[in-house]
Amino acid sequence: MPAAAYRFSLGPWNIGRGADPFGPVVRPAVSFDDVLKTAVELGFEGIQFHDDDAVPDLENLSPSKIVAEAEAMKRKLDGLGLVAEFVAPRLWEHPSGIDGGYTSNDPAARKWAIERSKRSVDVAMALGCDLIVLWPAREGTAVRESKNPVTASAQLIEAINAILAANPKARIAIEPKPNEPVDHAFIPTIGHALALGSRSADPARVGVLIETAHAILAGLDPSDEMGFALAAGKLWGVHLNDQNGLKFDQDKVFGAANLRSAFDQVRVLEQGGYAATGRFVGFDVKAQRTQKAEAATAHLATSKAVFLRLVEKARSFPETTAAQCIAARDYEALERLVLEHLLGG
Ligand code: XUL
Ligand code: MN
Repeated sequence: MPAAAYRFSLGPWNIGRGADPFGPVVRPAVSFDDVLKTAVELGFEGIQFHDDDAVPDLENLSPSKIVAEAEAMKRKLDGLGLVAEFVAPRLWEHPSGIDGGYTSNDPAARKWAIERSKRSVDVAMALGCDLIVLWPAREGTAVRESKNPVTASAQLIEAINAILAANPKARIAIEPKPNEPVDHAFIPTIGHALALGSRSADPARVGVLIETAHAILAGLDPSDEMGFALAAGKLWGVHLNDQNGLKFDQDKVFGAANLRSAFDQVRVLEQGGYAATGRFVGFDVKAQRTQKAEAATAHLATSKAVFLRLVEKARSFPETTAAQCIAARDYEALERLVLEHLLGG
């Protein structure tokens, strides 16, 4: 039987303009149509959306207008042979989300966050996808005593339940990240995300999306995080990228900082039969600020090319020899085998 093929996705924010906290944009804006054109050219089939990527200015539109605009976006995707992978409510940029959404200390802000999330469900359904990604960006604290973590847990479950209740088809993938923009996030790891989902009204509809950089920032091995979620049948998306140690979320090209870790991530996706699930391999990668506009999509092309090379490496890994090393408890030999394999020997 031929090996299952992977499907790739990208988000419009991956074609950024080079702004960082210390300097403004350095490249002209790329229109949404050009993002879609790039996706087609680079062989990406899925588009990841924030709610306002799909429907700009949705805060000022009626629910029916939001749906109409999302339907128009769906027609545009259909025309290009593209599909929407997920919709993520962008709660962290709006003034009402200043102190977090679901766990804000302001009850009006919590209500706003849930309402906006329900609109995201409407957008997702109109785009023909059922997956809502929740990155709990500001659901945490900078001043630890400013929120009660017991209350926050209950508020997060209440929000998840409200999203699940909004549409019986909606599924949620929680994308945990331990810090940035907050100092300490309430849902820092996949274990936390799965535990939260298991306490929801419908655990079968709550899974996870794992981002490489987020796992590294939590001091964890991304492939182990993926393996844990795969074992539970809960790996509903990945954001592959890379991260050079414990600093800001770098969103580097997949494999750029640690090729061996990238290999391990691809290998665990292979071992867990991820391709056969039909779920997307998403990249959450950022163009370097120094990159000139005409080459500001190269990071996406490189990430995909590295992924595919590593699929070959995973499929050609000398498993029998590896099993012999393991049986002999000769882990030095296994180490050598892996390194030689990656070096192309
Ligand atoms: C933030 C991050 C987000 C999510 C989608 O670090 O990864 O872009 O992937 O909201
Ligand atoms: Mn991400």
